[in-house]
Amino acid sequence: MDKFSQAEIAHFRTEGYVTAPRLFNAREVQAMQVELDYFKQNGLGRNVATEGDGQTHSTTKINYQIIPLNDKSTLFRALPFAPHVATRVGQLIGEPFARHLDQIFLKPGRTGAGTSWHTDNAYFQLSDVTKGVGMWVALHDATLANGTLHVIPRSHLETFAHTRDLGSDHHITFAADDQRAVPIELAAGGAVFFNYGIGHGTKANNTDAERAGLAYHFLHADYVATGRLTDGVVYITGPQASGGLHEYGVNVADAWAQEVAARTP
Ligand SMILES: O=C(O)CCC(=O)C(=O)O
Repeated sequence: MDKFSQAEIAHFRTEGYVTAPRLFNAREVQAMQVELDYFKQNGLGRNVATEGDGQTHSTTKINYQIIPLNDKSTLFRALPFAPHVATRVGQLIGEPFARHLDQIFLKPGRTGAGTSWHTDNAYFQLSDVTKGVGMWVALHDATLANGTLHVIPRSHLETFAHTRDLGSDHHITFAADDQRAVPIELAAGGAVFFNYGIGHGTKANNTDAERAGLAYHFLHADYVATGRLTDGVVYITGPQASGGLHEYGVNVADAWAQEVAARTP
């Protein structure tokens, strides 16, 4: 299925999140992993984990963040325009919509650190949390043991006071009741979508193998002006959308399949 069912959309509306377990196929996953290897080999990310003071970078805990992606990778630049992604985002937050962030969090085996509880709207400050959606894609199988993303269902109906996360050099966090959290276990290529008000976070990677999560943030075009956004906004659908031509100088609207093919045998 290239889109969400009515039941899945209803789940997103009431619970604040919904999963798409096989959003990307094996070939697409392989292409994204090839790109991740390129980022790693070229040192395009950095460890944001700190020693409990919010400043001193840790040598024993690693939360390797690569942000943004669209200036480093034509594959990830094309991804939000892929029909199986864009259709779903439109179903959840309505059209037209824009993308405003893309990033990867890589957690090496054993040393990989989680990203503490937060809501995305604590950063972005949209006037309506349901008009923004995060899409988190498992680039490797994401399990309880390797610290997959956890969400707090219906937490978008509450607000949480955030403070600086002292385990990171720039993140913010709030104290959550872990009992309310639901772990989202996904095979590589699966995704979870959650609205900007949903409390979420990842845990330490207690396995030997690395695990990475790919995160995109989308918002309804009518709400762009209400937010405090930290990256260039790229319109994906609607009258302001140019397939990326206005923002990147090149139209990448139909480039996804070609970008995948270029990285896979
Ligand atoms: O993958 C992670 O560690 C954090 C991801 C996240 O917080 C997000 O996508 O908003």
